[in-house]
Amino acid sequence: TTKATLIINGTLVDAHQQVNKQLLMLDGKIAQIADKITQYPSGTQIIDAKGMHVMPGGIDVHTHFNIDVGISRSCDDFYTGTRSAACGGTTTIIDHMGFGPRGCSLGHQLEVYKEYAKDRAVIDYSFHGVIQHVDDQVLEDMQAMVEQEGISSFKLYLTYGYKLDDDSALKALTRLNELNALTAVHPENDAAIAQRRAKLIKEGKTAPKYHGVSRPLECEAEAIARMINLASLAGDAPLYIVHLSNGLGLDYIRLAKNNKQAVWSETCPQYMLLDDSLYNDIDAVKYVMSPPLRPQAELEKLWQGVIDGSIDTIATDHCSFTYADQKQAGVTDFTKCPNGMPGVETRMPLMFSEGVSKGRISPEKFVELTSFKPAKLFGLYPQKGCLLEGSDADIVIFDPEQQVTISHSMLHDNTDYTPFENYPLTGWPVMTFSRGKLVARNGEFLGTAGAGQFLRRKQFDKNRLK
Ligand code: DUC
Ligand code: ZN
Ligand code: ZN
Ligand code: ZN
Repeated sequence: TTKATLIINGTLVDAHQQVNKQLLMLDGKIAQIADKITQYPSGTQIIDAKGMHVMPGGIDVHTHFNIDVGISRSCDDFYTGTRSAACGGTTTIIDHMGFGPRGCSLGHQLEVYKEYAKDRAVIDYSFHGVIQHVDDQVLEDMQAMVEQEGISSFKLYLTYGYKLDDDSALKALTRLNELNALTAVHPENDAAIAQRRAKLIKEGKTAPKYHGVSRPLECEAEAIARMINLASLAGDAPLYIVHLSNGLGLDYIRLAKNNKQAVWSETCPQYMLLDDSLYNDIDAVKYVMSPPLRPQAELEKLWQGVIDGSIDTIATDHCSFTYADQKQAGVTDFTKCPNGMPGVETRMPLMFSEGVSKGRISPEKFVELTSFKPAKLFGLYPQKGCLLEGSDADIVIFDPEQQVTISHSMLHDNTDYTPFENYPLTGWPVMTFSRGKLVARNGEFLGTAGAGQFLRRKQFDKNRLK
């Protein structure tokens, strides 16, 4: 059993309020929250959190650990990926599984991924189902995934090898709506990208900087608008837009939300903090991902969306490849560059610093974006995403004053760079608890491979976030 821990003198922050109370963790749960806690086991460790924010651990609902993207396998597995997450204040991840063999059953990848994670994850985890194709069998198998496996969200791609056409997307949306599951979508217009790529290749324009040119923001915005309308046609099927990167797509989401449609959206720190000028840099391959980084003007639009509630969650799309080796495949040809960047460890510090410390969002809003809404949307609340008696003792303690300059050498992933090298921060996660156990302290990893548990998630409740 895990040692009991009492946190005193801290400010407890959840998505709704800040209170100066004490918090007792016992047997992996939050046992008590009170002005003064007097009853606790002998040997309880007492942590003085004076000046600190005590918050629900981060929930990153978009990672790709150990994913085979065809040209490469991402270099973080469920050990290094979750270790990195824990050191950055994240206590739960929901991974987007990769594709299995063509034509395989819906449950196939879940078995593969449970095996990947089982003895390796250091924090709790779940998976989004991945819909590679749609037929009667897949539509039937969705029921067992939702009701028996606790997989209450599924991802579909509108581009890449297993893109779904409108017929398949409509069928999936309709069926998942019936089963109270959330459809997540990677929205990009495949035809436009293919045409632009072919033209660029023909013109010999294959340098990394053309990656962004090959998939401009209209590709993404078109697919967002299309999916919003298909979801409406599927009987207001709940829809979750992943990794939103631009303001036009955001406008479509805003319109749907204003119309009371069941649509939610996610963005990632890179789209709020980095722009496409990085594609002119010598190390441009570091930033090759899809969607690509956007023009500077888009960044402020995303911040506006975060502030006004049009954007619901902040995740990472952590999909890491080494710069020295794997990313080099794209140096003379962006079409050969494995897409993706690391980010699972820097999400919480970056959003705290750029959001809270810079005064753009409140500490409560920070919790809402990084933990509370992810838990609500993906069926983990109130086990996760809040500070309530009876909830899992997944907690991050932030020092709001600490000044840190990001460098890859301080991070715990298995890649060799961070896109945020030299980024100055105010605010830093000094302690992370997973189910009451201290798993990271001041950048030192203290967790255990295999300690993380697979989370069966609850079905989607459309009204929970409207
Ligand atoms: N985009 C990436 O850049 N990597 C992984 C998958 C994705 O959609
Ligand atoms: Zn499969
Ligand atoms: Zn994606
Ligand atoms: Zn992704």
